[in-house]
Amino acid sequence: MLSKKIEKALNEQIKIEAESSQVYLAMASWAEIQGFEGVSSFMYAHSDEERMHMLKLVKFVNERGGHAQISDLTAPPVSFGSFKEMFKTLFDHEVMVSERINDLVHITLEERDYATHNFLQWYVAEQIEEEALARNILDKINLIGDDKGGLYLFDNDVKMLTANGADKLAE
Ligand code: OFO
Repeated sequence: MLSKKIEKALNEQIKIEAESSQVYLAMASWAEIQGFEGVSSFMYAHSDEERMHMLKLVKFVNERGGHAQISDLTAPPVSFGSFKEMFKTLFDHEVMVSERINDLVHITLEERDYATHNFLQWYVAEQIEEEALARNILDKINLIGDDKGGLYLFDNDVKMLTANGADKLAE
């Protein structure tokens, strides 16, 4: 059984994961209207992943006798000055998510809830990958700058990598 404190903290994380899905969906849409098919597909796929992160939490809360809350979401940014700006926003977002996961893990130890602590290890590992992926993309885009030809090739790279599974981008 979840304590009220843990239930509340997990519900806050459900909201964050739902908002992450919206953040990437907005990025997918923006990239799509710029004609960047690779980046857009990557963002659509990532948005689906975040929804999966959210659903995993919903199921866990309900299975442990809590009530997963589906709440209002904060609207994400919908347009960006550049791809560099967009990927910087993505990186900062993932760093924020990692901090929130760390806070959650900390609460489970305070509450001596080892089952939730164990469950959250999946998110801890996932955040290491997601931050590495975001940092890797940001490094690439920083090298390219605003060069149109470079951005075109970058988009193709992302398209190939998305087709092979986004994890490959982190390598
Ligand atoms: Fe992008 O992260 Fe969810 O957890």
